[in-house]
Amino acid sequence: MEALLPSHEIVMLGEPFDRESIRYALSWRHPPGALKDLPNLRVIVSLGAGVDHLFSDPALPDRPIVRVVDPDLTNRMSEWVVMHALAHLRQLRRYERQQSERVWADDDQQPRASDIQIGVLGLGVMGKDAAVKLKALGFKVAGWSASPKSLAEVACFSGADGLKLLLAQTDILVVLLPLTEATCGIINAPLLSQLNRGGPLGGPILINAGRGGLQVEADLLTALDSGALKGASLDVFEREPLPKDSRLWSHPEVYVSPHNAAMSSPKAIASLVARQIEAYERGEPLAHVVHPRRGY
Ligand code: NDP
Ligand code: OXD
Repeated sequence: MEALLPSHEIVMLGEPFDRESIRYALSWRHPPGALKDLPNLRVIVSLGAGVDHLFSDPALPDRPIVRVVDPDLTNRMSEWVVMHALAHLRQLRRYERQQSERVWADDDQQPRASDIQIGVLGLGVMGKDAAVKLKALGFKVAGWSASPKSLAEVACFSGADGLKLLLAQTDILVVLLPLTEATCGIINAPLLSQLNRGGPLGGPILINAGRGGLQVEADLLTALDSGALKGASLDVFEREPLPKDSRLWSHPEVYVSPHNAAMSSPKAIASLVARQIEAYERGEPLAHVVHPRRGY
């Protein structure tokens, strides 16, 4: 940031600084209260795409919040989603197990991508890109968002009734929602029970890279144990790091990754933020501003 914005002084939290001199606060999970009493603060910048970490601060100052929207980040997320959709379609776990046991056995019942219906919850920057890339691989794709959308070859649903319709046909549920009051705990037993149980994968699959607070992990484990859920790929958890004693680590049908489905490259993010600040100081409107009432 110092190299990119030489006309600005950059200070890190913990260093001594004059609170009146701060105009921009760049944050990824700052300690609650750290941004209060900055009388000349103009903009809060989330150093990630998600902003729930900001809204969890009860003393967050009332200033415009901008977030990261970066093609590199979006691509990485779609890579992760596509990788896991294919892992479940092509039974990667089974063949890894077979390899470790030196078992040569194939499966002549292999379903095609075009036999599988994927439902994507959240059709924002990430969800839309993932939906289009899954579609390009031949999957049937539907999506759900708060407001109605229209996407070529992707059936778009919104609202509570739309969610019901989408779930009833979904074999693989991809979750790319933000964590807000409205979405907290949305991936729970009642929702999982509405997924299509009779699909070609032998049961529904959950892929969540949105936020851990979206899922009720006790409900996920119950559904996995009972077979109501066939498998899951989880990048985000109620508590991170995922506690060592969580059963999710060792469940044979669960993939766990350490909240790195899409990692922001520090260089790319720094240059994005510097460009935002420069444009703002030239009098241009801020881009990717978070809606304070919606919380994303
Ligand atoms: P966006 O804000 O662009 O999209 C959010 C989408 O969710 C929108 O389509 C929105 O609907 C929909 N949505 C929000 N609330 C509801 C609701 N109550 N009901 C139905 N739909 C809803 O976000 P991004 O796509 O950029 O990112 C999504 C999330 O991905 C981030 O918030 C973050 O939590 C997570 N993320 C995870 C990463 C990881 O490494 N695991 C990396 C980066 C992001 P509408 O379009 O109508 O507003
Ligand atoms: C983000 C994340 O929100 O990495 O950018 O989770």
